[in-house]
Amino acid sequence: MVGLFQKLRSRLGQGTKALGGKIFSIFRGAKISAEDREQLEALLYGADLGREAVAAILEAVGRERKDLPAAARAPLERLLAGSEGHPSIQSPPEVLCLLGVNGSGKTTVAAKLAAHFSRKGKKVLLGSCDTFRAAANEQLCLWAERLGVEIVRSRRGSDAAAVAYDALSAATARGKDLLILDTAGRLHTKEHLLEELVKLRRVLEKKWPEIPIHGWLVLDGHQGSNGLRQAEIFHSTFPLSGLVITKLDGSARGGAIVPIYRATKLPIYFIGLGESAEDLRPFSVDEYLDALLGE
Ligand SMILES: Nc1nc2c(ncn2[C@@H]2O[C@H](COP(=O)(O)OP(=O)(O)OP(=O)(O)O)[C@@H](O)[C@H]2O)c(=O)[nH]1
Ligand SMILES: [Mg+2]
Repeated sequence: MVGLFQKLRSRLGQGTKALGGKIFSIFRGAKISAEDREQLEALLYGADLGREAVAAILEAVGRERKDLPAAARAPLERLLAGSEGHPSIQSPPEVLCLLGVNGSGKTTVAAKLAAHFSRKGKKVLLGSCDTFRAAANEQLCLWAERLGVEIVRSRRGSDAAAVAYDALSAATARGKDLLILDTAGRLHTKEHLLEELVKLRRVLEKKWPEIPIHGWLVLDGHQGSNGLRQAEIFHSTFPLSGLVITKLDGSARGGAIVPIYRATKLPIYFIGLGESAEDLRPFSVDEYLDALLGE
């Protein structure tokens, strides 16, 4: 665990990583002055922790100097209760559909998840449902080859629902445990593109009503709390059951996990910490808060 924590910690962006250290350095006297509190408040907002968490931390910290990161930790633990997603495949095959805006990290997460579940001994199939860009198909095929995971690629002229249908047919025929569908990036404001997702789900549910379909939203950690609006709209289109937050390496807005969870109450299954297949971590509140509040 120490290794994982160190990796998370060393990879979190300076702005976020330094939060704990900065909190320590603000307070020098025995009492916390109004100015100290203002400085702390600015720091917490700067990390994108959001209003609810900032208020809760300020309240917990109070006016006496004490072990500040510990005082800040308790309210964050409370706000993040229930946020750890623990993926399990209950009735194989199951479908995991990755959704999100352009460039949020869906294709990379699809590959990383394929690697993760394969390592766990699951039989994984990838489905390339990004039919907008030929390059997207190539990108996922390359990953599949590198990881030794089977893939159903998109064909010219086919739509996302057709690829998903072919992929799930293949998953059932080949006795797979998990089908991971990569989808095209789409702005949550483009209704006709969102419709494509509704169709994809409808087509699968119609043919395989008993097969569970999970929708995970892939959010770019750099975007901070902008992810909130995306989550809301995607959720109303394609019911979501979880989140993956990517690019937390180098993000100065790593605190955004807190308001995103509070607003969506969707479990966070994994966080992305880099571009390689191993740079995906199951989300752990403890590990996250250690990294966030460590000195
Ligand atoms: N640093 C870092 N880069 C990442 C991470 N996840 C993805 N990326 C990079 O972000 C870029 C976009 O990733 P993709 O996986 O192609 O994103 P996408 O959501 O599939 O993009 P579209 O299909 O175009 O919507 C790529 O250069 C990835 O290598 C991460 O956790 N950390
Ligand atoms: Mg993609």
